[in-house]
Formats: sequence, C-alpha cells, structure tokens
Amino acid sequence: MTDIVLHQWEVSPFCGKVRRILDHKGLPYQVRNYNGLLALQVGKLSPAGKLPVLDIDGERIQDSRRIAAALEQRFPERPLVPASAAERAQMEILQDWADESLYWYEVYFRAQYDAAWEQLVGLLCEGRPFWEKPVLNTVARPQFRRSLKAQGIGRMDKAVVEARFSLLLQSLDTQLAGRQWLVGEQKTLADIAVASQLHEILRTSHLGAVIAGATQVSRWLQTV
Ligand SMILES: N[C@@H](CCC(=O)N[C@@H](CS)C(=O)NCC(=O)O)C(=O)O
Repeated sequence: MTDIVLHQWEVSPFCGKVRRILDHKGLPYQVRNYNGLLALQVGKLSPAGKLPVLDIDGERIQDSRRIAAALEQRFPERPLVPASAAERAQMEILQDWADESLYWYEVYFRAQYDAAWEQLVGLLCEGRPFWEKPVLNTVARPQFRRSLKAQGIGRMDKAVVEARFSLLLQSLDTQLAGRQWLVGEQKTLADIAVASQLHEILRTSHLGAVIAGATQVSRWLQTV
C-alpha cells in the first residue's frame, strides 16, 4: 500500500486542495500539522518555507501543483486532468487564477479584518501551548500584511477589494449556470483549486455571505 503523509496547515487553501485531490482519488493518507510555533520546522521540509509538502513512498514533493501532477501520474484512475487539450488549457488557466490571484483575496480577508484574524490565529494555534498565540499574533499578522502590500492588494481600500470580489463571484456564478463543473463534463483540478480558496474564505471571513448569495457557486461548492 502507498505510504502518504501530508504536511499541512488545516486552514491553508493549498493544503485543502491536496486533501481534496487525495480524497477524490480515494487514497488513504496521514496528516502532520504545523500549528503554532511548529511552523518554524517548515523550512526543513521546503526550501520556500511553504506548505503543502507531500511525502509519498519515500519521495518528498513541494507545491500543490507539483503534488497534483505527481498524483495524477501515479494514480490516473478518477482523472482530474481532462483528456482534451482545449479543456486542459482552460483548466490550467483557472488553476493559475485560483492559486495566484484568488488566493490574495483570501489572505486579505483574513489579515485585514480583526475578527477573521482572531479566528484564524485560534485555528492556527489549536493544540499548542497558550503562550504561542500572542507570539504568532505579533509575528504573523505583520508578515501577512507586508506580503499583501508587496503584492498590491494590501494597498487597496476594503470597499474596493470587496466590490472586486463580489464581481468575481457574480462572474463565477454566470460561468456555472447550467453546468456541473467549471471545465468540461467532469470534476477537474480547476474545480478543486478554485473551491479550495473559496472554502477558506467561507471558513473565516464575513465575505462568506457573498459566496452564500451566489446560488450557482454555492450549489457547485457543495459538490467539490
Ligand atoms: N504555490 C504554493 C503556495 C503554497 C503557499 O503559499 N502556502 C502558504 C500557506 S497557504 C504558506 O506556506 N505560507 C507560508 C509562508 O509564505 O511563509 C502551492 O501551490 O503549494
């Protein structure tokens, strides 16, 4: 039997993406969480200092996209990559949009709002000594905010970011009308990548209400 360990944060959309891929393929796996100051160990797993990292039969793979490709290659049953080149191209574009653009909305909605941040830190410190929470609060929030500023979205007003997010949700809703999946006739990595970001916004942000208001998106999210 394949030995699979996912190094993760439960609240990371990229780790959620890998869990959904493993679940879709019916592969049993263990998770190792890096809550609280255990996060300091992540640098040993990944030169980029990022999670997810997957250990599979003695091989270590970093980055959700590389992990997805490796799993698809090893376990082609229940494919998540379409056979048609045109659909594969659409899937790649949507996956990149989810990972590189939608992700920043998720970070913004967590780091720029006190209630969401408080909830996030609580989740990130689950199972850890109480004193790690203030440490994480002091170190992690400014780090997130610096990244948001460097990316650009962190210099935008909340009203502007919320309006852009609503427009994206409406567009996604239109895209999904009369369709079961974002690309083609079966679930693909595009569905999993986009849904994993939205699920994390739903988990911690008041913007979850915008998602709940998009009826097609809500219906589709329940199936991904
Ligand atoms: N391109 C990477 C992105 C992974 C990523 O950004 N993970 C975040 C958690 S959601 C992380 O590890 N952040 C820690 C850091 O940047 O220091 C992937 O697809 O796996």
